[in-house]
Amino acid sequence: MKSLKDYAQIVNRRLEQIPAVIEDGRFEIGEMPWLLSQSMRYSLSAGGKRLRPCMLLAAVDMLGGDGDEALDFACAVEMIHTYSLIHDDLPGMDNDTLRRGRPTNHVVFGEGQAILAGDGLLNCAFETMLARACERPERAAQYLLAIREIATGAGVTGMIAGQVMDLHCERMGSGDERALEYIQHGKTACMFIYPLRAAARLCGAGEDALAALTDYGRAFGLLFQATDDLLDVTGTQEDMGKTLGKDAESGKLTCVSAYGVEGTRALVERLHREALDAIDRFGGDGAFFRALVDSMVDRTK
Ligand code: GRG
Repeated sequence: MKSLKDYAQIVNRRLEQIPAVIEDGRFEIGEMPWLLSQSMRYSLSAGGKRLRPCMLLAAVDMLGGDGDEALDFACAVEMIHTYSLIHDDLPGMDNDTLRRGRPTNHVVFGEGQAILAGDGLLNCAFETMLARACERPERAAQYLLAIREIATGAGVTGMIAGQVMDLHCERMGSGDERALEYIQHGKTACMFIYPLRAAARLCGAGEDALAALTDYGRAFGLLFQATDDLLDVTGTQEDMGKTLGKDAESGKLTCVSAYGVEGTRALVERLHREALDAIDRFGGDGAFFRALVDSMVDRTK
């Protein structure tokens, strides 16, 4: 069984070969401006746990699919995630100056260029996946279903929806437990659920597998966000690579503001059991996912 580290190495190696990230055009017509590839690469290569692409690859392995074929889909998920972090850090959103242990993209390249780096990564993710679909027309049906899952997760009922509600509640100083679940399901869990569903689509998996991965992704994603909320209070800036303590300062609606530290720990326990129940449906093949969610309960980074 491959570890998270093994999968992350595979993802990192491939990310370094993605044309848009290595191209260094000099404002020649039809080429990518060097400033754009620099700023996209700056955030993409700043580290990061690569959880989402690794989980996509591990799901493909678990379902007996082709990991090489799935690799560009995994990289696309990481590009979308990185775009969301760049935009999340902008002054108009969370206004953060530290991410992945480095000054945020807009601090280095300026606000306008950071918006474009995020846009570039989002577009590049879809260019990368569509290029694979065009190369293998005989697999186009499975690829299109996978692309659709990823677009849905990142989209207007998924990640963007969660972020919209998050900003709205923060600006209004309002929000109840239902709003909190809407936010965290959208902005965080969808970027776990839908890459896992994309893996199932690439493998032509049936409805049972799709449902189990959806349930696991939801519980995992909500657990991950709950631990993120805890770490904003109890973690260290060095481990997390971002500014901490901002949630309370900005009056943000989080698990800790809604349930307190102990209540959040109880929620984490419940979601941990839900994730394990969902993955048990795969029997022994689910070992990677069981170990992964176990490791998240007490994470420090
Ligand atoms: C939609 C315009 C627009 C912008 C995107 C959706 C969004 C803004 C931001 C959400 C990003 C965010 C901070 C989500 C919370 C999920 C979370 C805890 C992300 C951090 O993920 P990690 O810890 O990060 O996996 P690394 O750096 O390890 O990849």
